[in-house]
Order: sequence, then structure tokens, then C-alpha cells
Amino acid sequence: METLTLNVKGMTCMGCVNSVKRVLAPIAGVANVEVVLETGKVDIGYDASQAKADQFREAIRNAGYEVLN
Ligand SMILES: [Cu+2]
Repeated sequence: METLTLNVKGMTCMGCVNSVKRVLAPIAGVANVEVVLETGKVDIGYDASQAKADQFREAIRNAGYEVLN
């Protein structure tokens, strides 16, 4: 299991938090997602043999948020 922390800009409420969780959860290999609204930090636990970090970035960007790392 790998853990990745992405710094996401543009989340302003719990609806945004839930949107980010909703787009990450269905990606194959993702085991858990934690989002902290105040810091913009998105922690993703995943199986690196099934999912790649760029898939997470793309999903978050497609949902309308900026990924800073
Ligand atoms: Cu929001």
C-alpha cells in the first residue's frame, strides 16, 4: 500500500470535500481517501500496481480543483 498526499486548491466547503472523495473512490486500487478542508490536503491510500498518481491528479482536476503537487 502506498500513501500519497496531494495539495488541492479550490475546496471551499464540505460539498467540495465530498466531490473530491467521490471522484477518487471509484478508481481501481484506491483503498482510502482522507480530505482535510482547512489544509487542502488529500491523503490517498492505494495499491500502486493498480493505480497511478496521475490518475488522481486528473480526476481531481476534472472535478474542478487545482492540484499543486
Ligand atoms: Cu464546496
